[in-house]
Amino acid sequence: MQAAAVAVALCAAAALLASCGAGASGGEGCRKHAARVTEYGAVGDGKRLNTAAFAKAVVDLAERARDGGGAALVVPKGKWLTGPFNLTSHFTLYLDEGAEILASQDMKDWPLIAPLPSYGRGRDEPGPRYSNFIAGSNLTDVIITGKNGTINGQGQVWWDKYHAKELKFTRGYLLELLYSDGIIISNVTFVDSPSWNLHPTYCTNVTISGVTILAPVHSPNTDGIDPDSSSHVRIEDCYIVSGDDCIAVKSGWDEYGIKFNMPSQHIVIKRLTCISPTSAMIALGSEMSGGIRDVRAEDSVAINTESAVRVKSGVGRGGFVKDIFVRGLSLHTMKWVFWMTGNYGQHPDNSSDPNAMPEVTGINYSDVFAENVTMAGRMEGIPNDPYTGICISNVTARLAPDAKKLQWNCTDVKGVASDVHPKPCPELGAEGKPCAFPEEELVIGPPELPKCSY
Ligand SMILES: *[C@@H]1O[C@H](CO)[C@@H](O)[C@H](O)[C@H]1NC(C)=O
Ligand SMILES: *[C@@H]1O[C@H](CO)[C@@H](O)[C@H](O)[C@H]1NC(C)=O
Ligand SMILES: *[C@@H]1O[C@H](CO)[C@@H](O)[C@H](O)[C@H]1NC(C)=O
Ligand SMILES: *[C@@H]1O[C@H](CO)[C@@H](O)[C@H](O)[C@H]1NC(C)=O
Ligand SMILES: *[C@@H]1O[C@H](CO)[C@@H](O)[C@H](O)[C@H]1NC(C)=O
Ligand SMILES: *[C@@H]1O[C@H](CO)[C@@H](O)[C@H](O)[C@H]1NC(C)=O
Ligand SMILES: *[C@@H]1O[C@H](CO)[C@@H](O)[C@H](O)[C@H]1NC(C)=O
Ligand SMILES: *[C@@H]1O[C@H](CO)[C@@H](O)[C@H](O)[C@H]1NC(C)=O
Ligand SMILES: *[C@@H]1O[C@H](CO)[C@@H](O)[C@H](O)[C@H]1NC(C)=O
Ligand SMILES: CC(=O)N[C@H]1CO[C@H](CO)[C@@H](O)[C@@H]1O
Repeated sequence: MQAAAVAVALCAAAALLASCGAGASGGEGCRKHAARVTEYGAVGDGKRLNTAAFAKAVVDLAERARDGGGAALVVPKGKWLTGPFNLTSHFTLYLDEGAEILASQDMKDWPLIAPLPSYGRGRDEPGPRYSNFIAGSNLTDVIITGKNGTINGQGQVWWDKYHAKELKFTRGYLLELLYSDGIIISNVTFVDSPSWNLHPTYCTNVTISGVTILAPVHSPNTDGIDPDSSSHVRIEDCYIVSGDDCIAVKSGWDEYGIKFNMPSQHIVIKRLTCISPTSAMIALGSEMSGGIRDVRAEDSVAINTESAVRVKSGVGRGGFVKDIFVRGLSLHTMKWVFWMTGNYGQHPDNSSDPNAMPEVTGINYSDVFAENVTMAGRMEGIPNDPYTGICISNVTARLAPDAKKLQWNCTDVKGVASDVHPKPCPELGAEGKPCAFPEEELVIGPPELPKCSY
């Protein structure tokens, strides 16, 4: 009794100094206003549904942020079950140590929303799609961070229904931000998304760092990070285990992506660690109809992953993939170190244009070490529309005991290679120099994550 009374008294005294309960402390850039989700009636027992509390919190904090000071919603230690909710601008979602936001597994809590204009329909099924778990549109200055709390999509029910073909609509993504600028996602863990994990779409200036993403390696379409028609995106120091590509850069699907015409460009990926036995460490596509250019990936590790940096495209996609730079990969157990695909199927409907040919050119890879490799290169461009300007330099692939006899199979590709072992196919046989990598660093705002505690 005494301890509780003392705590209350201390808290009351401290409140006068504005340092009890949620309030910001730290340097420049911290939010002026802060509130805990419990102040809106949330209960962190993992059972009570807190959808209304999250919605109320965001509305209230948006109002309070309006004086220019911004606002933070603090999620304390506990398990906070909720349906989907939206974020707001000049806003921080702060997950304290031991905080876990749990997505409701009741489909009634996931209203339908419009498909993305650059996709024309949901990705799994035609028509609308289920809400994304955490979402936002037309926002600026959003931070999701804290002390490595967890956002848990509890995706098993969705995966089961997907496999049983019981879903009429496309599954939601764990986090989707549309038309937003100035996003930081840092020091937070995402687990068991129903489908893709992080999906910044039509966004600019996105930093994703120190993020852990975990999903069972056989869960369907649980891509880690999918920058989609977005520019100036930086992904650093992330650890991803997933059932699909660890990172997939995209830009819309066939005729819808061609019409929307918004590329993904100026993308930096550094110090990624990826485990994805049935997919790529980094995929470019397959949806690339608005174009993908200037992607720079370096200093990354993949373990037990199907392929490294894979280009996926096909007739009907249109668009382009160009000015791609990869260097410094360390790969352990891999089916195909280099994999390019020119006949990736999957079209939104029957209106894809059979004359919409992708342009794939200027793909540079250097300084790659791989071990326990089944096949060095499976390189398939598009007949009458070859992938060109491929450069591969300073590569060593050590073969697995059961490696293929044929180490490189190249069709409809053209390029150069130097210092590549095992010896590449004649299509890449021309004498090459070390492949290019841009000297200048890209400027991707906002700058550093402000150090704040709430
Ligand atoms: C989130 O915002 C979008 C519009 O941007 C809206 O369609 C959706 O219903 C909102 N979701 C929730 C849970 O409020
Ligand atoms: C968001 O911005 C886009 C592009 O400017 C615009 O088309 C859309 O109507 C805006 N949406 C909302 C909810 O304001
Ligand atoms: C990241 O989370 C850890 C706890 O896991 C914490 O100690 C650290 O201060 C956080 N870093 C930042 C930049 O907030
Ligand atoms: C964050 O939490 C995840 C999941 O518990 C863990 O795997 C990861 O190592 C943690 N990251 C840091 C920086 O503590
Ligand atoms: C698309 O074409 C296939 C075969 O030509 C046909 O079976 C299917 O019904 C068509 N789908 C639509 C949506 O028109
Ligand atoms: C070749 O790549 C390895 C990494 O696999 C790197 O350590 C080495 O410095 C590179 N050599 C040159 C000449 O750049
Ligand atoms: C090498 O790869 C094979 C699959 O091709 C795998 O079964 C085996 O465990 C790997 N060996 C090592 C030492 O990682
Ligand atoms: C080489 O790749 C082509 C497709 O591009 C395929 O048809 C052929 O079977 C492959 N050859 C071998 C020996 O795997
Ligand atoms: C992205 O950030 C840079 C640097 O902070 C800034 O100059 C630029 O205006 C931002 N881009 C957009 C579209 O706001
Ligand atoms: C050898 C070399 O640098 N190859 C390509 C690297 O990427 C640039 C930019 O796209 C291409 O122009 C080069 O051909």
